[in-house]
Amino acid sequence: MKVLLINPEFPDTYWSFRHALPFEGKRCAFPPLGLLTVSALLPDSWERQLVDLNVRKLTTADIDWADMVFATAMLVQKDSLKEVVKRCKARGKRVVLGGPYVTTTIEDLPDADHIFLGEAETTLPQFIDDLARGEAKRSYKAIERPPLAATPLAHFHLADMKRYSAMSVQYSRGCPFSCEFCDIIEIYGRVPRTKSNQQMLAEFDALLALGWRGTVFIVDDNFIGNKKNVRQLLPELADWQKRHGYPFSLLTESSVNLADDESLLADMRDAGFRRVFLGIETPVAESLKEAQKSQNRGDLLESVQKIQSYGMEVMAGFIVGFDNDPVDIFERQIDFIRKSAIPLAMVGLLNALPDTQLWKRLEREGRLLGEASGNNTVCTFNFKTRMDPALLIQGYQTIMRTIYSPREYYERALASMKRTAQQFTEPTHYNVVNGVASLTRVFVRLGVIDRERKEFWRFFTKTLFKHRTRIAESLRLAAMGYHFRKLSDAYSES
Ligand code: B12
Ligand code: SF4
Repeated sequence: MKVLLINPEFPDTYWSFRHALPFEGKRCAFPPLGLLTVSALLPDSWERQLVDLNVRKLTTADIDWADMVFATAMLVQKDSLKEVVKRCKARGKRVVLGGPYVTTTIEDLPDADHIFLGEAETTLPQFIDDLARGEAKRSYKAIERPPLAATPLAHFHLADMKRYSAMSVQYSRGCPFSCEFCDIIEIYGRVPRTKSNQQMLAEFDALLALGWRGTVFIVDDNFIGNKKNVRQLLPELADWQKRHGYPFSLLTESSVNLADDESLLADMRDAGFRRVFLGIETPVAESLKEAQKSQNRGDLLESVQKIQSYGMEVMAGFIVGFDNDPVDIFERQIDFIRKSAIPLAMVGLLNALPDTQLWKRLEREGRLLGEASGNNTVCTFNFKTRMDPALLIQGYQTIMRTIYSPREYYERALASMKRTAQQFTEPTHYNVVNGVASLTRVFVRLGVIDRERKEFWRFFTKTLFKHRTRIAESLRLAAMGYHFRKLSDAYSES
């Protein structure tokens, strides 16, 4: 059996990092871990190939090679997924689909042969048995969410590593909180399940053996969802990093209450966590209450600063469009982002995702307008907002233009570096040749061609004086700022 694993294309959004990746000579931020895991659940004797459309094109020869096609998708990838299914069906292939889009959509599914709803650790082996008996079903859904002990070591070797700027591993699934807009708790549950320490170390070993150096994204919904287990894992990760000379710079996602736990913060710092993505959402207490985000209590600016003081750059998600948003929400978001020194602030418009508590409430209130695009940075709403939608969109664009104007952005980047004193030099995947190439690309594009070159040189000079050991990090931040500015400009013009 020959299986072609396909990851459809992402649209050009803030999250695609598309304008930042070329500086590093990369095509995509992260490999599709879902498909790499699915591959490891298939029989060893089957042949497999991965085609990530964010890295290269899908050719007819690829499709013709395969007996069966396995594709994944998030909501934002649905147009590309439909195209993939159409092409593969036209060549007479058996098509199998899974992942968050098919699991949560309310629309008609693409015309595939088999659909996997939810996690596949128990259902895929069942499918393989059914297939051998000629009795494979159209749809598979696990009765219970599987323990992560059942998750095999992902087939990292299928990914063309040199095309990605980071590698992904997963420690836990699910989150104990109950934010109204969140679909994580509907898809992956409210009882966080974790892998064992041995499983995690085996994944680190595998990435190291494949030659990976640099950023590793622990893609958990909330890394500290199961604090008891995380506390046991972190010292082992720290020990592993030390034994191997700190080859990985870790990034993860966490709830804001991480700031309340200094021993956990110290353990994360020692294990090599350099960036953490927080769901801050809004500085407005009434909107946080509406979103049932009780864990974001207290002084959020202080919480951010506490985390930064442990050497971790804070990235964060922000949302506008809550019913309780006051008219000055836009200025308040800008002010918060400015004071918090969060360079990469992912601001989005509230979207109601299928099956969430928010979706159900809006349905009851007769305010739903249809399925969301899944991209919360395009200026559309899938529900009737309390504030005039035109005002919301205008205000949203003002936030993006302001926070990603070069002067504002570089100030935050410098303030963030100042607040995140480092114990070790950050590992990167650069060698002398690609390091020099990346540096040249940044200097030419941002320091010569770009109309905002004066701001770049101001930023770079300050970095040279104040953060000389962190040049690579400052160039990464500059490239990311450029990406966000490019997209803000494009969205404002459209
Ligand atoms: C890493 C990640 C990313 C990475 C991308 C990584 C990549 N290349 O795939 C980045 C940061 C780029 C990203 C971006 C976005 N993401 Co994202 N992301 C994640 C995250 C945290 C982990 C994904 C992962 O690797 N999981 C680990 C694997 C093992 O799990 P899995 O993919 O679910 O796979 C399992 C099953 O689903 C199943 N399966 C999956 N595929 C297939 C295929 C077949 C054939 C079969 C049989 C089974 C199967 O088997 C696997 C094993 O059980 C998830 C949350 C999560 N818990 O998964 C969100 C998540 C997938 N992202 C989400 C969203 C909304 C986004 C954004 C739109 C964010 C935004 N608001 O703008 C953007 C879109 C990208 C873009 N460019 O526009 C949503 C998707 C919701 C939906 N219904 O579609 C999720 C669920 C999180 C959330 N609720 O917000 N994301
Ligand atoms: S903390 Fe994050 S993952 Fe957990 S429920 Fe809230 S939004 Fe979802």
